[in-house]
Amino acid sequence: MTTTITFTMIKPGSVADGHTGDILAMIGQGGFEIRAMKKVQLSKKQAESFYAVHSERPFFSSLVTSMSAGPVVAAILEKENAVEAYRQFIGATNPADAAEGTIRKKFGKSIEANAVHGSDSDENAKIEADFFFSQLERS
Ligand code: FUP
Repeated sequence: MTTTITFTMIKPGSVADGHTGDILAMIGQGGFEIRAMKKVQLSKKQAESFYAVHSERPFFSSLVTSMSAGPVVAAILEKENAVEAYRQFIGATNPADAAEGTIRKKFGKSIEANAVHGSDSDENAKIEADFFFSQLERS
């Protein structure tokens, strides 16, 4: 079986609301294996860099502010077809459109405060994992 990785963050709002344990439990029940994990607060500059692809979008400033407002829990997850599997698992970007049983449906509050991030391609999964984790921090 060939497995791949994806990268996730539990966003500051969800961490602050005390949902970290419940979300990690769902991730485990979904068959995703945690290869690395840390709780860390992004600076505004780091959040801008992470979301640089969205820098021209009208929501960029608000997104950066919310993503640097408190600690996130970042993790590298492994599973067969991890990127696509995890995007299905977390649900649509807007929690209002997310399917029943998904993380965003359960814990998301708005399109911005949508509980978790999930990489959108294998290429971005590697870039995002490398942004947060050194080799030493991975198993
Ligand atoms: P996703 O890949 O599902 O995280 O969604 P996007 O890459 O489209 O969005 C990146 C981030 O921008 C998400 F955290 C949600 C946020 N966003 C907004 O705040 N407003 C929007 O209109 C669209 C996205």
